[in-house]
Amino acid sequence: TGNAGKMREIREIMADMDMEICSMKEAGISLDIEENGTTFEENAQIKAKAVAACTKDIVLADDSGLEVDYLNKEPGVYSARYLGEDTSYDFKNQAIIDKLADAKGEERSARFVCAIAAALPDGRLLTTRGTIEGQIGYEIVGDGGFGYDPIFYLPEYGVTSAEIPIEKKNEISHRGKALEAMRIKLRERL
Ligand code: ITT
Repeated sequence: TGNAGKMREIREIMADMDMEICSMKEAGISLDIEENGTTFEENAQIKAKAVAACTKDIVLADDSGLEVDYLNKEPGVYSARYLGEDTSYDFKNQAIIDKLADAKGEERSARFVCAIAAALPDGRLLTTRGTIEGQIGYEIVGDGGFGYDPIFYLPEYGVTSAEIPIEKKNEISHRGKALEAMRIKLRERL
């Protein structure tokens, strides 16, 4: 990943693996990968395979995004590029809130989805998926997390995912679950 927010979370989650975790940039790899898949899994695999061509180490790639049911699961795989690649998350988040002006309660359901792909040095490709259910809030709240966290309301906690500590987010999040599943798969197969 080239996303600093994701990188912080991945590092935290994988902290007790007996492995050195480094970002693509830290590994000295600079690639502009076209994410032209139609599913999170496909895009994660595209990223993992592209980077695997440059290293003999294990490569983990994440593809994730927000599905808003009222918007037919948009922005989905286009989450990072939604309403333009260079628009701020304040803009994207406010636009989603505005589009849901007429949606009430359950109609505001949404989820974060994360697919993790691991490319192993012997050519094997492993994939896992994790999700977290929530609702689109009525305003932008919180300054933790990144991206769509300030509008992702967690009914059980009464706050957005931008208001909870990183350790808590990693325990319950789509990325936390997909990475935990990957950690188990890697332990079984390495
Ligand atoms: P890489 O491809 O380099 O990993 P990216 O940000 O372009 O970085 P994606 O294509 O997977 O990554 O886009 C995912 C977008 O979905 C991300 O930029 C956020 O806008 C959103 N997203 C994913 N996980 C999120 C989370 O935990 N909290 C908030 N927003 C999230």
